[in-house]
Amino acid sequence: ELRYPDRLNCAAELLDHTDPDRPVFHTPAGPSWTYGELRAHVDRVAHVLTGDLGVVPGNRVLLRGPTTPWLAACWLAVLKAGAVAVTVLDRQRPHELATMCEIALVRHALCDIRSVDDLAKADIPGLRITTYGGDGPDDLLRRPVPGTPFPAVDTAADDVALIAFTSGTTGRPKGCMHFHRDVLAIADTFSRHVLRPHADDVFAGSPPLGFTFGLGGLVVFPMRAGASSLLLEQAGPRHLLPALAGHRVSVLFTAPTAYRAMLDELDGHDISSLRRCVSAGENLPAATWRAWHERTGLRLINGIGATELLHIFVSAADEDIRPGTTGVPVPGWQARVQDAEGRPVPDGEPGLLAVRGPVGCRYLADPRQRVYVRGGWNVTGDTYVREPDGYFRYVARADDMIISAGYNIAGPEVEDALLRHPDVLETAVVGRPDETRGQVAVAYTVLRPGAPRDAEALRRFLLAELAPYKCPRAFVFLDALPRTATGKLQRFRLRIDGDQ
Ligand code: 3SK
Repeated sequence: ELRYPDRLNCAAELLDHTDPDRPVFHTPAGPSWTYGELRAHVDRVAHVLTGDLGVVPGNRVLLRGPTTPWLAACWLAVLKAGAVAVTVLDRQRPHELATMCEIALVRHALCDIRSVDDLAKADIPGLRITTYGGDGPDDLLRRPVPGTPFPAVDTAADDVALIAFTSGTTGRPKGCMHFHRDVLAIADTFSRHVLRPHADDVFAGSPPLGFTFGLGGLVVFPMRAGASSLLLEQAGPRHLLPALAGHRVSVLFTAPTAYRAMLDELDGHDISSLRRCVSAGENLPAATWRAWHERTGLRLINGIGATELLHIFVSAADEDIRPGTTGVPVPGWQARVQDAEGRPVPDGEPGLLAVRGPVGCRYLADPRQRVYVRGGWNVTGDTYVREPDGYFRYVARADDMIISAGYNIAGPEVEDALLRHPDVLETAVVGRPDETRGQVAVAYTVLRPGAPRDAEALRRFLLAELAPYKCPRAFVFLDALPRTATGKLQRFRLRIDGDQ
């Protein structure tokens, strides 16, 4: 069991235990920051927050900007000052920002000058916006501050440190409150036991810091290990590959589709420094796992995480990895599969994934808390099977099962088969209402550039791979699949307007 002192400031914990001369953040262009420099920058921001801006412990401070060392420094400064960081995505638009500020009662924002327009447009009552990275005298980084270190505010381990928003793939955003101890717990469970990082590791990846997948993987995990992180403002598959070689990245975080896209671009890129590749954010098809392994010799670390639980809670490391499964509960976590009434279902049968561990879901003033947390278990909304050997296998999102003429079809199983076709880049298989069958499966597919849009060829290919009832009744070719700002597939949009 994890134990933390009653008084705990997680920012101070992350900042104060590493040699000040060790590197902490790299960027593709600028010089790297050391831990000593980061501490000085964090203290400067904390002085401005608590001085000029009048922020007091417990105030909620919105953070918005591209993935840069300054964004990470602001996040650490807010926590060090005992305030609550409300991390949002750079891609979120004015009305989304306004909703989140209303839910979280945000009064202050620290915003990269390049991201300020949408925040200003949101016209949020009472919000005081302070920008950084500009050249005006009011810029956060240009204000005069005392030259003395900023003493960390004496927070309790279970004071709220951050509010992370999730909208899932649809619906009004939910703010998830996480404590100072939770921030350390994700590093002391998933990172410590699965990644097993050392101080020479260089982390990098695509998820932004406004998504807890990125915050953990690019800031909390490296800092907890005294390691460093390459922060990329542009982190699409095409940007990741050259960056990996340039900075000898050893731990990579990205989503299954990015691994798939990188496979097409690998030639000529040196990825010999990589030793851990984490895939999360979406189900990892076995076909993608195998293709990556064949080309690189690396075993992708699959994981399921949630903003509600801050990071990854089921996964596996090294030789324990079994392609086609997510893994086993990360040490410190428990997981089971249960029915709609909360009764455990036998191994081998599908049901709802339920987990509990050091971090729990705490929605901010939202009745959906009662749906997510039932009988002490966090019910994630994913359908899973626990195999007799204890491995958890993803079936579908609970609301994504397709029921066609009495058959249950799991979209991801069909997608995995389609992804084995060499022309298929991405695909989503969803149910469409049908008068006679209730629903029929439709495959929305993005092909590799130049591949022929040949539905019949895909159908023949699938019939050789799957039982005929699982074969989609229709194939629709798209240029891209609809995704949320964090890159999750929006199946509901395909169900509503996929053919338009
Ligand atoms: O998949 C997710 O939603 C997620 C959320 C937080 C941390 C990690 C992950 C993979």
